[in-house]
Amino acid sequence: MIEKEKKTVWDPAYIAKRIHVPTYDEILEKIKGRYPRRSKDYITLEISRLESTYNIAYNKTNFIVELSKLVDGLDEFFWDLVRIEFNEDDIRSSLRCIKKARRLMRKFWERYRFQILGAEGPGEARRISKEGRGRILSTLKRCRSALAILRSLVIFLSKMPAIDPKMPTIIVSGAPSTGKSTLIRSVSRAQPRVSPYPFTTKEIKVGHISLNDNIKIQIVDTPGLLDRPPEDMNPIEQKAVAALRRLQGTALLLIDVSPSATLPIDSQFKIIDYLKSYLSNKPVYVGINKVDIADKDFLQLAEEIAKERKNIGDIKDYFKLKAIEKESAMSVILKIYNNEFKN
Ligand SMILES: Nc1nc2c(ncn2[C@@H]2O[C@H](COP(=O)(O)OP(=O)(O)O)[C@@H](O)[C@H]2O)c(=O)[nH]1
Ligand SMILES: [Mg+2]
Repeated sequence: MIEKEKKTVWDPAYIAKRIHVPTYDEILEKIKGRYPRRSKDYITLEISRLESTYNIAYNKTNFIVELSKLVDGLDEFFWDLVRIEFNEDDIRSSLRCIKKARRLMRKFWERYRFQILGAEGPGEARRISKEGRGRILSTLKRCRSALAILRSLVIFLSKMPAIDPKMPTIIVSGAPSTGKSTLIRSVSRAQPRVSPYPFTTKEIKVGHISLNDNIKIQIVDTPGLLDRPPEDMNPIEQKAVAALRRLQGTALLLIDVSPSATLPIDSQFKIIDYLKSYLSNKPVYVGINKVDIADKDFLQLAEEIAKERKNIGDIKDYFKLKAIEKESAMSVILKIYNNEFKN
């Protein structure tokens, strides 16, 4: 069952998907397409021409209300992702450009409408109306690039991962096939939501866990990102990963001790060091996974390394688990929750 998308203040993707930012040309086309051709008298005709231009220009920029709210309320986690692609000043000045244009367009509509009413004949009414429409359009045209920037911002925001930066978060990591997806599936309320990770070929998976009615935590998997040394990442991936620092989180590293583990045990533990730098020293826990099919030597070695890492303070604690079993997976989540988030 796919979890229904819920409207929340933090979920920029949800909000952004409902915002449409038109291009300047799109607005212009609409204005041309709706140009009034006839009316009962010349005054009414010229006013309706001016009004039509004004209404379309104004209504088509109504998005600014929702978008300003969205940008103002954007968590630093999402800002970090946004800054990968955009300059914050460009965004702010684009928003201002549209707001100012709307004030001006309204002023022109009121002023020129009034002048048309006082026009002395069809020729003068037509001239005033044309001048008014021209000023409305040139005001809008000055926001051409602002519209383009905000349009791509909205598209970018609509792809943000469904992560609530304010919610307690467990960031899972581990070499390929250590059981990250299995763990998330075992403990999540519904299918984890998968989103593309900004500007990487990687995806981000977010699962939600309800410990009871009040306590919700989220579990995040960024396959192929956190398990690599920084030098293997391109600058965009590095920035995308850096944003994870903003989460109210703790890291859980899975170690595969089955005979088919893809990496030797000691190499699997090396990920701790990358994790610490990516997550600016968030607490790290280790889950020694697949104990149901463990290779005895691997298991023993993993426990030794984990114990040592714990002694020197590299990790907070370690647990043995079977991610494939709901109870086992959940008990690890609960232990971490009780240690880190319960107050
Ligand atoms: N026996 C057993 N298999 C597991 C366990 N956890 C994961 N697996 C298996 O390990 C394989 C890789 O798991 P997956 O979750 O896809 O790993 P990921 O690459 O880290 O996401 C899958 O075939 C899982 O069924 C476990 O606790 N016990
Ligand atoms: Mg996976």
